[in-house]
This record gives sequence, structure tokens and C-alpha cells, in this order.
Amino acid sequence: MSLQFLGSKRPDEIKAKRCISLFGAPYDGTSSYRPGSRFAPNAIRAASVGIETYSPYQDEDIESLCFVDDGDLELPFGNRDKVLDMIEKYVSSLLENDGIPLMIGGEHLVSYPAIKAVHSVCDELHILHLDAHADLRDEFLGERFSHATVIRRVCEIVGDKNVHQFGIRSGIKDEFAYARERLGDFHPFSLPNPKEIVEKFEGKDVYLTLDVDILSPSCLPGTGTPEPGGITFDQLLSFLIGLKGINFVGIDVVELLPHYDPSGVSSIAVAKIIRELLILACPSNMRSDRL
Ligand SMILES: [Mn+2]
Repeated sequence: MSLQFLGSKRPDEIKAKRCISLFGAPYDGTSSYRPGSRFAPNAIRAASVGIETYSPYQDEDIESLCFVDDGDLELPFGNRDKVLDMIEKYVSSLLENDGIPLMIGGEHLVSYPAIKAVHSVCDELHILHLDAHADLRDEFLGERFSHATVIRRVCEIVGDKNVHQFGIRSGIKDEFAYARERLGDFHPFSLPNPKEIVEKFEGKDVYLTLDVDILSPSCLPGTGTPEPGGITFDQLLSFLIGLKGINFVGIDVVELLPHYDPSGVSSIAVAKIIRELLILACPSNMRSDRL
């Protein structure tokens, strides 16, 4: 039996059509510094058995949620365009069944096709981008599609004003200027009060893209481009839990490199964040009484 995320069901075990689909997009082909995020999805699944299905933070058990672990996409590592196309088509197929995608990267470029697919079924889509890096370069090493340019490409899909960046502490001067002048929100270094975010996005469709390097490397050393400084695990967790009430139409969690943390704590930290995100994103009609 292959690895499965804690408390998840397999697609054939669930009657309801509409559910959260957790799946892995193990691609790290454009990683500019250290590759290895392709190993993240299964490392997170393996680490998830070390935590509980019950969240004392939100007083809810993920076993009561309608969510499936769809496994990993089988991606051709050497063919970036085909990888992006496969992810986009896969996310579109989930959306056709009214599902909510929860994608585990992989590097950050995997967010681009997922957001493209989600945007195509929304009138207006807002992106909450949590990261240490702005990822707003127009190109990197001559490439327009890279994990260092991904949010710039996302801006071209959803519009600059619908992109909202939080926790950013690294980038070139032009990226910071772009973010300050053009994005809907730019809140560098730390996270805002989540109440303000909930008020602002109430009733709107929101996609959350979480690069785990937003955390201080002292909490999460297992990442490709660690950036000293940053927030603590508790700060991230209380911000995310504070977003309760937002309509999440898609989520991704990217850039974990499990092998750079021999203690394994980075993978456990991400598994715990995903448990909380599942509860956060699960609408009331995807709870156990409707399974
Ligand atoms: Mn980053």
C-alpha cells in the first residue's frame, strides 16, 4: 500500500463527488539553488503519521472531513512545458467535479498552472501569497517560467491588484518596487492581522499559495532557498487559522526539501500546516455527515 496522508480517504472510498483533493506535484526542474522538492509530497505523507488527526487549535478532526489523497502526478521531469500542462489539466478535472485542489509541491512554479486552471472557472480570483521571496522577476537566467518568476506570471493571469503578498523579505530592488506600486497588498517581513484579511476578502474567491520558506529557517531548515529571518511556526499557524471564513477555491504548499533537514522536523511542520489548512478550507457541506 502506497503512502497516504493522515486521515485521508482514497478516491474509491468516498461517495460524495465534491471533496478536497490533496495531490502531489513533485517537480523541481527550475529550482535555482538547491533542488529536491520533488521528494516533498511523500515525505509529508510519511511525517503525517507522527501527528494527530485532531486539531486542538480548531477543535476539529480531519477524519470528519471529505478529503481524498489522490497520490502524485507522474510528471516528466525533463519537460517543463508538459509538466505545466499536466498540472493545469489535472486541476481543471478536479474543478469540473466541484473539488477543491490542495496541491503539495514541488517547487513554486507548479502554482502557475494550478492558478491558471482555477482562474478559468472564477469571475475574479484573489491570490494570497505567503513567501520569503517576492518571485516577481520578469525573467530569471533568461527564463520567463521559473520558480523565481512565478508570481509575476500569476499577476499576468489574475491582474496585479488581485495579488496580495505577505512576509516577503528577499528579492531584487525592482521586485520590491513592483510589489509596492502595483500589487493589491504588499506586507513585507511579517503577517498582518488576519481579521483584516477576512473582512477584505469576504465572499470572494481566494487561492492561497504558501511557500514554506516564509518560516524562519530555525523552524524550517528543509527548504531550497532558505532566507534567514522570518516568522515562527506559531505566527504562521495563528495567521492561517485566523483566515476562517474565507472561501478558498485552491491551495498549494510548496518548496519543502525534506532531505536538507535530517531531523525530519521540517516535514512534520508542513504536515501539521496541511492538517490545519484542510480544516480551514473545508466548507460545511464537505463534513462527515454528508460523506
Ligand atoms: Mn520562497
